Amino acid sequence: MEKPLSPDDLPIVNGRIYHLDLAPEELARDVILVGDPDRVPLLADELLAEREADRFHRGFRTITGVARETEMRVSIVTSGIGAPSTEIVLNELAALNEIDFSTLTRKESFEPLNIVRVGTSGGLNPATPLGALVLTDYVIGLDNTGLFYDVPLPDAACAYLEEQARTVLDRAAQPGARFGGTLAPYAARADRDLLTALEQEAAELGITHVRGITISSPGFFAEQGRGVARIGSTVPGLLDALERLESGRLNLYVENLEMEAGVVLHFLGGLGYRAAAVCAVINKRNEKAFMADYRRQVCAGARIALRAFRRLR
Ligand code: R1P
Repeated sequence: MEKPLSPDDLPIVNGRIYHLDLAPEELARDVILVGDPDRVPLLADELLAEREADRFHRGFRTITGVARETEMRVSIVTSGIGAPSTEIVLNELAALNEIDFSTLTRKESFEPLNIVRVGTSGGLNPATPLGALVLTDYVIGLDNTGLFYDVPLPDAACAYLEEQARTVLDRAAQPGARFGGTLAPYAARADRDLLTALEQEAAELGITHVRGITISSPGFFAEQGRGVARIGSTVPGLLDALERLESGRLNLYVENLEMEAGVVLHFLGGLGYRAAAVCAVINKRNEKAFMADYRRQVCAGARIALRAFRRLR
């Protein structure tokens, strides 16, 4: 029997978990995770027939309700930007699902959650068009948030990608850079059944999509090749180097770059939950193109997620 948690381990205020401000019964088993809190009401207006909870605290908006198309309960939750914010949300979602708030002990039994990150990203594969949805098959996390969770390697492909990414980062580091050679990428993968279901739904709805490798970066500027600050970069050609990552053995391309899929798939995979990521390509480095209005793509991503949840039942 696990020791009960202390109120310091798991802050709860008036029966609701601190950051998300949610009570356990307000969380659905199927969750769509979006970066931007404003996308929560956008998706709720588009996809839900009825709402039962609507909370907003510390920048995290959550709406739980019943989806019009599938008639299934779903929670649309904000992750915020980047791995540290996402780590808070993932832990709180798992706690809402697994912990009895009256005793602060883990429930004897609980169903795993199904979670799809629906987001936006930069496209790295010239062949994938602006607006396409990337279904993450494997992800390489460059943040160190994931490194604090000791999740076993999911498969040989993850081991291979981790090794490849480490070599690429070491070779591309600026000679003499203080942190050159110290970066430790980690690989994770999407849940196989959820990924297949997403792919089937995207194909059925005729949505342009591709399955591939995602890079999750901890920052938006230096790591993503945006040299705006007057400070040198540890790995100046990071994206060029990662785009050349030897992925042919997996028959997958390095498709996109964003900031959360790494920690989402690594953490939730470690819990044995089903997790996946679907991100629209909204800018392309090779075309110097940016899509300012991507609402339709984000709604399409959320729609295939809802339908994929139904397929898993
Ligand atoms: C950066 O502007 C944000 O956009 C991308 C990145 O991952 C980061 O969160 O995703 P979202 O649109 O899902 O937030």
